[in-house]
Amino acid sequence: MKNKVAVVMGSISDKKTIDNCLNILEELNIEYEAKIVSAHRTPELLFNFSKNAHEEYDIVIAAAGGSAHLPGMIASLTILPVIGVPVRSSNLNGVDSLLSIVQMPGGVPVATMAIGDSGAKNAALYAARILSLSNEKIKIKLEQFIKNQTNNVLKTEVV
Ligand code: RP5
Repeated sequence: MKNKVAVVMGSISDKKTIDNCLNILEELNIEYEAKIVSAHRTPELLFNFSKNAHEEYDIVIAAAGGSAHLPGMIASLTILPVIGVPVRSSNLNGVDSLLSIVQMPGGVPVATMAIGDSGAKNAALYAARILSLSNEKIKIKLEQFIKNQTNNVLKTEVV
């Protein structure tokens, strides 16, 4: 295991959404590398990144909006688990992103998260769950995260 996650986004305009993912990865002390790879604007980079990803990473988190082909194309070119994050688009509120990412043909899986910030956050937590199968330190951090989350709800008073 490399214990390292690749976080790719289709455009710098996706960064605000994907920051929700990066914050959780940092909180859980999970090593990652973030980069822009566009399925449509940099297809050769997409190919090279995807073909070599297994040499550096265990998991790829891929965020894209609109006609969001990035996660699916990466999944078609690597054996690594790919987690897709549909970015909320300005015209169709991310429903286009969601459907583009989730409706993969049988044989090429992409674990598709919710649209937007929650999806980005859950992508990091899903990656943490995969890594925690073989990494005790990440497992302990993840268990603590879940405990804190529960306690925060329990101690919230309605005034
Ligand atoms: C997708 O197109 C990106 O993932 C982004 O969400 C969307 C719009 O990109 P920009 O036109 O803002 O660069 O490829």
